[in-house]
Amino acid sequence: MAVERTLSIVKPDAVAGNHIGDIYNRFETAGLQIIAARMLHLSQDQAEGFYAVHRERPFFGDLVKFMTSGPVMVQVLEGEDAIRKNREIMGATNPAEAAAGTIRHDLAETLDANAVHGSDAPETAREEIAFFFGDDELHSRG
Ligand code: RTP
Ligand code: MG
Repeated sequence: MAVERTLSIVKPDAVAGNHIGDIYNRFETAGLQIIAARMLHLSQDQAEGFYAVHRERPFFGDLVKFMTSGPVMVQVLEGEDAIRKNREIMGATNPAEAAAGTIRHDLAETLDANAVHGSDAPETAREEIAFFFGDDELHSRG
């Protein structure tokens, strides 16, 4: 299995709920190393740009409003099969449908406030990592 990188965001609900450490522990326990991280409060422009793929969707306005409602933690995870593994740890998009033991089942309440984001494919992972981090900010430890 190939070593991959993926972009993860701890969303405003999970930062407000003091779940950063819990979520980081799940990543590291699963063999995903945190090779870059930053806390920031997304601007309207940043949130709209990051989620541009969803611009035409009916939930776009609510998504941008929620993602700009408070600080987030943005991180790059590296490890074998990182993109799929991260999404497995996250659980289904809707917390009500997420499997027991996943982040969204354990720590999230609603479809909007669903605790985490994770890239969904290699190309989107590359784009999303470059959206937040330069190559010199990725501290891969091999
Ligand atoms: P994410 O991008 O945040 O990792 O989540 P995802 O791939 O599981 O879900 P995606 O389809 O990419 O949707 C992005 C975020 O938009 C919100 N959403 N709301 N009201 C709705 O029907 C709806 N569908 C999606 C969720 O917060 C989702 O995480
Ligand atoms: Mg998505």
